[in-house]
Amino acid sequence: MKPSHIEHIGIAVANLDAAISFYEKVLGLTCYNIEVVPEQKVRTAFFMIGQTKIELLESTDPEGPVGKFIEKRGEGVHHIAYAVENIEKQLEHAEKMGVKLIDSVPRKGAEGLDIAFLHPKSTAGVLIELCENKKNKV
Ligand code: CMX
Repeated sequence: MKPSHIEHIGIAVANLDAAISFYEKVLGLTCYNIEVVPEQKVRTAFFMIGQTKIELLESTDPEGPVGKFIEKRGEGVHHIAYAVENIEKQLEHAEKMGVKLIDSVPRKGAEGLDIAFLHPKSTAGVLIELCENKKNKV
């Protein structure tokens, strides 16, 4: 797949405002965007570090993926997102390699990116998100 960089690291938090305060006051980062993603049942906050983002995820529904994650495992690193070119082709490639896909077709994620998840049972226990920014492409 040869991802170009880590697009973001997703961190599940119980209280978004408290977590934002930690990242701003202790780490000295600036939250540049807060967004609700209804399809994923999360409210997200973004910080930029180099070309990588930190995405804080607060669940808006206990039955959503982040709500269930926190219930089972508590707060913590939830997923790693890799920036790829031609996400559809990469999903095809992963499936051919025997990887279990959560999304066989990309969907829209936060910040308008095309995203798709690989199942953590196929990826050594870490939920992997592939993402592609098609907005700035001609
Ligand atoms: N990382 C690693 N393992 C995870 C996980 C995660 N983030 N989330 C769940 N799991 C594990 C569970 O611990 C569980 O393991 P065991 O069977 O060993 O107990 C197993 O996966 C199944 O978990 P579950 O709680 O029964 O949940 P589901 O099977 O219903 O769903 C998953 C798991 C990963 C398929 C689902 O959370 C999903 O589809 N995730 C992708 C979407 C998502 O996470 N969206 C939020 C972020 C959105 C954004 O970035 O904008």
